Amino acid sequence: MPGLGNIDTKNNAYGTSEPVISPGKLVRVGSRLFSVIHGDLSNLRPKVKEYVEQKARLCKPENIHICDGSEAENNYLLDLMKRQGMITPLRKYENNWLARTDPSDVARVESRTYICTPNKNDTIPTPKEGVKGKLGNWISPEDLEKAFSERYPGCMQGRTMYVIPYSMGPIGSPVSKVGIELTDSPYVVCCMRIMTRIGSAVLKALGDGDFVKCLHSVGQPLPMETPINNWPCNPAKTIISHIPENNEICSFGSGYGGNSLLGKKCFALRIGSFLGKREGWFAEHMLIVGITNPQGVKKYIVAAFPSACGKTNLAMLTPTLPGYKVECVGDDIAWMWFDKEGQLRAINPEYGFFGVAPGTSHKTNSNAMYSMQKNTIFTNVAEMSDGGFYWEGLENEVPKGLRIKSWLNDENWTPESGKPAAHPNSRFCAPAKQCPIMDPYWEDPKGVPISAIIFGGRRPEGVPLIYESFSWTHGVFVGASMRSEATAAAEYKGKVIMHDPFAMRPFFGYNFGQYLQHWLSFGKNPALKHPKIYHVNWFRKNAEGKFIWPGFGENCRVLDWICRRADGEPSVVETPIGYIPKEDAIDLQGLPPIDMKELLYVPKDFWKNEVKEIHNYFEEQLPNDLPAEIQAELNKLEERLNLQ
Ligand code: OXD
Ligand code: MN
Repeated sequence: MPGLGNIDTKNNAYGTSEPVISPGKLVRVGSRLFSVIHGDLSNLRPKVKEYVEQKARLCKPENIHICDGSEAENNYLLDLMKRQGMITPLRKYENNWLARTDPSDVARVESRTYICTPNKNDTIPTPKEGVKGKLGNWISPEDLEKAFSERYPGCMQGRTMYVIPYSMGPIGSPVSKVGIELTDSPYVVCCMRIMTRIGSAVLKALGDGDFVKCLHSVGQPLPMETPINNWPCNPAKTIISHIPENNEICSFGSGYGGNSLLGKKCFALRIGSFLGKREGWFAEHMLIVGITNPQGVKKYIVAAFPSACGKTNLAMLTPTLPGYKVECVGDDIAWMWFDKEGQLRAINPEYGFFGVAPGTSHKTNSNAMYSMQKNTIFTNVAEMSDGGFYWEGLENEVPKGLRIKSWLNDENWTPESGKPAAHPNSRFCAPAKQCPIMDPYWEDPKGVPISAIIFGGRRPEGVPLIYESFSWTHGVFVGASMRSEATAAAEYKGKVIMHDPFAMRPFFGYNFGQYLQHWLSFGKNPALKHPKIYHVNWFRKNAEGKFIWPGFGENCRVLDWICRRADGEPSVVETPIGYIPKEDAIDLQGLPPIDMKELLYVPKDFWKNEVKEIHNYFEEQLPNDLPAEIQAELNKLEERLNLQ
């Protein structure tokens, strides 16, 4: 593929049109001429061609580029973005890049994320009169149509529309699903190439099959004033919308992560959960990890935590217990189903990691650090004067005496500035295959067999290190009543404890009440081997405000207990909230003394209050949609606490 030649991108990047690889072939679509600069429209299968042409007529890009997924194409796009000033190389590494965004486009925008159904109740539970629903946002087809008509016509003028065929899951596998993302952002193309399998092979595997239609625009037709940090976006008009009945996603105005890499949260979770309900499987915000004990027995576990609670760290954990091995299948999303033998199985539909950078270090997650030494795109991290990356948490792992340029372009950033060097939601986007501990079966279309399901959150108080639910139905209740301290992954501020059921609150593709029914329905089938369901909390603090549990690699001790429980170890104590390990059941060899009594303690008053909170939440958020079984579980918990 030719490079950009002598095009002076600096002068025309934000003029009337973008620089292009070649003049392309002029193709008429309707009354308009487009220059197809890469690929051939006439080679596309009818359904794909029709979708591309329809959106090209609407968005009016200057050029169309059909992505083949090749390395040459990737290099060309990286070069293009470099010349446009959108990314800069991190010269300490091989093929690592840094993008700094417009500071008003730094996270998922939950308040502007909608599911569109004719019937509001199909999308969100009807809250109590006078209460604002917090379980997703609904938009009517009419309002969405109006919003579209104010945004999409001509939105790609002067730009190139990239056509990205992508597969969630291995290309051609029966459990994989295909999407076609049309975007005017080369950053999105390069990140999608890391996060999903893209290109010609996907089109071939798709044939005449159906795909999820994904339209993305940064919402800044050319010409425009040079955007802040050369990062075009349109925060005032941002809308991320999903139309499940049409298999369609339309995202406007944001170039950032979950808003623009439409395979991830939009497809693999929101549309995925809708399809899962319809087709009898689960799309969940869960990591998948394999643990092998010293006897060589391997088990896989899935775990759901809200964003930025250490999912990536748990998925890539370096075990401190001698003789144990941990392998990673996925760090964010699991697609799961019960197979013919009644065994729960899971695949990771993604192909890369889009992890939170701050807090990641060799101390906390050396496997993530190894994964990002090459071919990685960083967003909103800081840069050191030796061309290395920097963020909070790397203080003791970087050379001393170098200058640090913050994500906000402060060339001489110091900790004394009182501002973080990297944005708290800054990210690394790295290929999964670069992780040294990827599981040998991580791309197996048969998935891996799941022995346990974990829910968890950041709970400084009252919630023990681990407890086990009494049954599948009780476990579904535990997932439904999850709460956690807010993080920077979305637009929330501060350390409030938020309800985040199943860690899916921002990602439900349909009514949460129906989602619970879906989970509960599997409990009614005795032919299924229901894995045990757990709740963990690595973040409990003592009276001095210090974490009681060391966390990180030490979490393998908790996983080890879970694996032993799956094999029938009877070492439990019954409490009102579930089973907890006997005080000496978790292997603590080699650790400094830990107050396990305090760590596993279930304070009655705290839990009575928790019951009240959960009760209020259910009553306010889903007074009509809460399944009776879940209400019954809450009542039973209350009774058990009162009996004590
Ligand atoms: C993520 C998130 O990016 O959950 O994974 O926000
Ligand atoms: Mn996530």
